[in-house]
Amino acid sequence: MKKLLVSLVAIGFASAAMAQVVTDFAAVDADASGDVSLTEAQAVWAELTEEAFKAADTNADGKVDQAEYEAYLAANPVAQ
Ligand SMILES: [Ca+2]
Ligand SMILES: [Ca+2]
Repeated sequence: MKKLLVSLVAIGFASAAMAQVVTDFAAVDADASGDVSLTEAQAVWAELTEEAFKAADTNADGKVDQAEYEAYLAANPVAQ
């Protein structure tokens, strides 16, 4: 069930990214802090849910760093 939820969330995340054509980490990290907060992510993907953000935040520190971001995109190639 959790896997299905993550997949559905990933599809939403990827299609939002395609619509915006913003997948570059530096472009999403608006304040250049080296990680993407939920606020920054939602500034790019307005419909991004907290659940989708947490799915990408694999170490659960509340931020998505570049490695987590790239891993998320790699796992969801439709976003490329
Ligand atoms: Ca940031
Ligand atoms: Ca993280």
